[in-house]
Amino acid sequence: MAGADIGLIGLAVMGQNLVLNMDDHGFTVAVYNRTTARTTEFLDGRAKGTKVIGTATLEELAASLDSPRRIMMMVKAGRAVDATIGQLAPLLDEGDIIIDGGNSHFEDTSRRARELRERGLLFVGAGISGGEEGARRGPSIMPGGEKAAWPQIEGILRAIAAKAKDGTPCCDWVGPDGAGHYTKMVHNGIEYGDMQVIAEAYHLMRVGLGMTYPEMAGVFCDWNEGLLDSYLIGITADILAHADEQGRPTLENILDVAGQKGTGKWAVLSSLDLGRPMTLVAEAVHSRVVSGMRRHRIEAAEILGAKAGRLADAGEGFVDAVHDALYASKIVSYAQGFMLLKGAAVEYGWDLDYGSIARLWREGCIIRAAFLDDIAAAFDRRPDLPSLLLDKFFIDALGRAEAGWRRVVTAAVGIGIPVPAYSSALAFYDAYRSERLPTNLVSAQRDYFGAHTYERVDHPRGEFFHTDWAGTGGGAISGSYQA
Ligand code: NBP
Repeated sequence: MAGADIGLIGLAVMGQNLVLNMDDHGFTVAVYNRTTARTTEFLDGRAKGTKVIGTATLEELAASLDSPRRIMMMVKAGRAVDATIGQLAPLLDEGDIIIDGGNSHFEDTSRRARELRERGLLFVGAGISGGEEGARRGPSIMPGGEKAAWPQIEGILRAIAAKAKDGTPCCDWVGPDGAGHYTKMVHNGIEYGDMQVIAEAYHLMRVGLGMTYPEMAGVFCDWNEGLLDSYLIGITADILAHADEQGRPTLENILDVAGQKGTGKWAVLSSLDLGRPMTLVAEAVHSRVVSGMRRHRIEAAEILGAKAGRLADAGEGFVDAVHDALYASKIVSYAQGFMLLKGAAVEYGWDLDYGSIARLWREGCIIRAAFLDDIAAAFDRRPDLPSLLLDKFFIDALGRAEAGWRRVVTAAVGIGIPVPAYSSALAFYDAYRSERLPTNLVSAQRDYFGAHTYERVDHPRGEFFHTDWAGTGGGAISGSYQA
């Protein structure tokens, strides 16, 4: 009897939906879950009438698969992945493939690929985005790791992935080691940023302009027809339009404390490690942290006095200006995200195709947006583009949005509405295009108190100078110069 096409371990929400998606596409899937009751429940429930094969042990799972075995894990990221690999690997043969489809940290993925390579097994870390619905109907899939596995798994992964409007599957090989999970991490960072820029628009409209929920929902619906056309703008329109049984906006009843699972933080930590700015996403992560300080905020509002006021003279076209602030900030955020990917490519020796990565995000994932086509086109025009901000399309787009963006940031600061994403993106945009920044003073200060040395504008880079600023130091310099 022919064996199953693929095995899947982990029947929580993502695993179950991926299995049903694979079954829809004609693949026979053997499944295993640590708690057997969950497998039974799945087979008797959602998987009833499908070709899905249940197994009660990992031995049974391994025995049910065609060679080379292809096994996808959808278990909780972290220790559960290592525990599962530890039990599974001894049951496999050389050339068999393990795919980790969870949100693993890319460094763990690189380590696992290395360890399993030594045992003759091919390990793939595949970032999967799109949540429950994406997993069921077609997610965006970002596989990386052992490339020899790709021809064996390409057919299944591309079949179950979302399809872009031109029919291309949103799944392609990203690169070696943890490159797939790294790309997913950057995706998630960008997702944090996109959610924050939308939240700031909502704050300005609700508090600054005093707009009603139906009015705000209407604005987001309109925006979803234009440059901002995206999944997150669309669901925001739905959320703003949603009312409870009494007809009150559902959103008004939701506590203003946003949780996080850590992938946004990972992206920011990596950006700091690699020395690449990811300022907007950092603000988005910090905004969730500040949201969590609810008790402090309530006390501070009482003691310090809540400041946020109404925009008395918002004037004509303020909502359009908010649109422009959101769009421009989003461009900066994606520019920073791709700069980070470039930094990772250099650091880890990955040959990444940035246009292809933008295309993977066009459908299926949470940041899916019409705008990703513009990004892919920019990298098609110039594959070594140092920054999206230097591409003609985005130069023009930012030029058109700039006046509204500045107007919104200025107005928000004036009435005390925090817009950390819009303002940090604007600060980055202004700094990025400054030929001369005030950091000559920072270098001088470092040299003053720590003899860290500095470079001079009138000498080639790499020549270091020290000044005895107070006339009290010796000639010794610090060895820790770093630029
Ligand atoms: P969870 O992240 O909640 O993980 C639950 C699964 O892990 C169950 O099957 C559980 O088995 C299994 N598991 C655990 Br917990 N510890 C285990 C261990 N030591 N050995 C073997 N199995 C273990 O499931 P999920 O929300 O479906 O997510 C799966 C992965 O996909 C995660 O990495 C997640 O971050 C990622 N992801 C989730 C989403 C989403 O929208 N939820 C989106 C994209 C990616 P049990 O039944 O025996 O407890």
